[in-house]
Amino acid sequence: MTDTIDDVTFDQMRQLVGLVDYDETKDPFPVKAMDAVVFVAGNATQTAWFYQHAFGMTLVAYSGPETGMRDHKSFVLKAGSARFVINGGVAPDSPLHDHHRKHGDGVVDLALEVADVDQCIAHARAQGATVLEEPHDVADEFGTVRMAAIAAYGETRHTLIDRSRYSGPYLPGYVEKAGRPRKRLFQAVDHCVGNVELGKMDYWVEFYNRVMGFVNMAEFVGDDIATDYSALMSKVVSNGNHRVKFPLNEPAIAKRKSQIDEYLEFYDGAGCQHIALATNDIIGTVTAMREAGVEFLDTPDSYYDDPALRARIGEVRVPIEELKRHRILVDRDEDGYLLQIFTAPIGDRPTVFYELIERHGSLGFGKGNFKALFEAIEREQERRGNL
Ligand code: TYF
Ligand code: FE
Repeated sequence: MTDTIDDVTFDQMRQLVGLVDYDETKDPFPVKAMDAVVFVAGNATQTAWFYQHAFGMTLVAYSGPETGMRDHKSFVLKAGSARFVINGGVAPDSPLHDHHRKHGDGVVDLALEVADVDQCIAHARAQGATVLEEPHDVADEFGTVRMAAIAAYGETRHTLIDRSRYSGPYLPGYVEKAGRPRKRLFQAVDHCVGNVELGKMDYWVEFYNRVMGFVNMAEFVGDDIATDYSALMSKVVSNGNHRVKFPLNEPAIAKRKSQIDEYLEFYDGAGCQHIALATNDIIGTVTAMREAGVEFLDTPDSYYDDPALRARIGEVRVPIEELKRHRILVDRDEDGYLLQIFTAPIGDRPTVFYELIERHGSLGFGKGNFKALFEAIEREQERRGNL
């Protein structure tokens, strides 16, 4: 296949996010891709600036008071196939302010591109999903978009969008807004993680299985690891070809306060915890982001100097010394290896953060790094006085 996903080819996408083959004809809820990650920010104007300057995203579309939408401003940013939408309230009585008062900056919508909105909604409804928006058309001079929305964990939703008959910059109501093109620092959204309340992980795994036809991926963090150090349990669901992957975490009862409890407390409920961005040059990406002021979690020298790690990892595309300089983590499994690194929380509350991931065959999430990673997260929790 040679179709392109924006300026990312299908073969590049296969490598970037770890695609697998599957039989789409048997899928009751076929999902093509992430359409957008939609945020509410306390100040969308400045947050859009952050994603341009620090994350190398290009501003492509805008909607707000100047375009006839009086309630809020909405900025659309792209990097390769990844699309972020940043919304912030303008009118004093905008409901976005209420959302922000409760949750702070966060993700309100993990929007999915689908071929048949009506088929997906019919299936979701039959499986007991809450339909927040019935299927409807929205049109302008660029064509027609068909969309609907279902409820997910907390106040998060999944908007379903068929944009096959649309050529505009984002959605009807938005105008093209060409920001200065940036040096692209990542090409795709690899996965979006949800934190849910204690005892709710299996409920949400089952929701994605039943309502959206998602399959369970092999990687999980169970009681064994949880009680030792990580204080969380985690399972991963994905659509058939793994283009869309949603790990789900719940807190585990451990000696110390779970990082998931800290999130649930400060987000005031379940929500999106981290978004992993796929890059084909993690060293270039992390260097540019650090230069712009983005803070990453530190990894101790002992991680890199551990002979067991070096033996397990073998040859990767750069010397371990270079990974050590950049504090990049590395993990290998039966399919290949991956490089990854995590930012500190990006907002005022200790809630949402980012991961950068460079896959070389591995379809996993860096299970071998969980101990080092969770210890680094706990050091940050301690610095915040939340442990
Ligand atoms: O997405 C994942 O599963 C990895 C590991 O609180 C991870 O990025 C899991 C839980 C967590 C932070 C990272
Ligand atoms: Fe992750």
